[in-house]
Amino acid sequence: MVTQLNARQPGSTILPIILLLTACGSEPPETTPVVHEPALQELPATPVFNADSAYAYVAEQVAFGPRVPGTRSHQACGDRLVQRLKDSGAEVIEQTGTVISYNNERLPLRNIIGRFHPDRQDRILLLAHWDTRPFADKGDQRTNEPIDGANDGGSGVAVLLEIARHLAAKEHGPGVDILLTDVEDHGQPSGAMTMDERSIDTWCLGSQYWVKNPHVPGYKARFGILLDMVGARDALFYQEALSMQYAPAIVRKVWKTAAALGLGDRFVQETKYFVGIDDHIPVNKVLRIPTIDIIEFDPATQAFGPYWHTHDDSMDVIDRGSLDAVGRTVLEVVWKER
Ligand code: AHN
Ligand code: ZN
Repeated sequence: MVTQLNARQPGSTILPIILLLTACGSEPPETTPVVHEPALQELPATPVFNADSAYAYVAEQVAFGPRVPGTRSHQACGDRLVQRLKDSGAEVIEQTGTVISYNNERLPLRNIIGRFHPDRQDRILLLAHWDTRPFADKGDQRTNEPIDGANDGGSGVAVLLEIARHLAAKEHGPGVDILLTDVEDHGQPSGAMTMDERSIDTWCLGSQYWVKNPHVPGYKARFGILLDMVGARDALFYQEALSMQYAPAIVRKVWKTAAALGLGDRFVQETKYFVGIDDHIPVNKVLRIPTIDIIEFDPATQAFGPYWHTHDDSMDVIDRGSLDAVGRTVLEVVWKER
């Protein structure tokens, strides 16, 4: 009995209390006291995130060519993403419309929403943009040609598709919605990595559309997690300042989970202000769902990686280790939600 108690509750105070009671001369209890723990081990184990699979999902998107809204590559890749979500058991809703870009171009919009267990009231929102930048304005060659967007566009979607593969089997806790936003990356080019206030509204057109027209009227979720540029080799994830402002508890939950998984070297518990706008902002501001952005911070540039919005954002920058760190962390957070 003693060893049993010790094994079940290391460092518990129950054993000394029993010894004390015995020492005081009271009769030992007739039945062995049963210690009722929340018994985490009885809850379903988190599935294994397969980084090879996530890597293949990045490569698959890149193989379609740049996913610039209005192009055939964009259309074909979108069809594949819908199919992938359906194959994983999601109920898919497509949201189409037209948005106007900073230079008055009319752009077709296609937000893709994969709903798992849509009957459940409690929801978790996972999102990433799937379109890619129509030019390489931060580069010094072929600056008016569209980029591969392996990391910026491909990586977040890939991690979510791999997570999606496991979601139909999640029998406990909230339902999950995967939102693949469109026309995030068609923002006004600017000279600096920071953006001026006027250009902010020219980014994230798909998420801005979605928050005004959510696929379910009055859509709510416990929290949201945005993945943006999560696949570059040796990527580091600092606590993004706007996420800290809008959803500090979710930032702490995610970074704590990463640390518990031994990924504290990737998820650095330090706040950095470097994102001007991203898809989590409209979700926080309009729907008031506390939503964070997991996005690479490169200490060398004090912003994104040097490949950002250049032709270097190709499969060459993608590394399974980074996809794995983010995928395992997010899957664990989702699975531990009761
Ligand atoms: C800036 O904060 C300058 N851009 C964040 C939005 C973005 C563009 N994410 C990927 N591409
Ligand atoms: Zn971008």
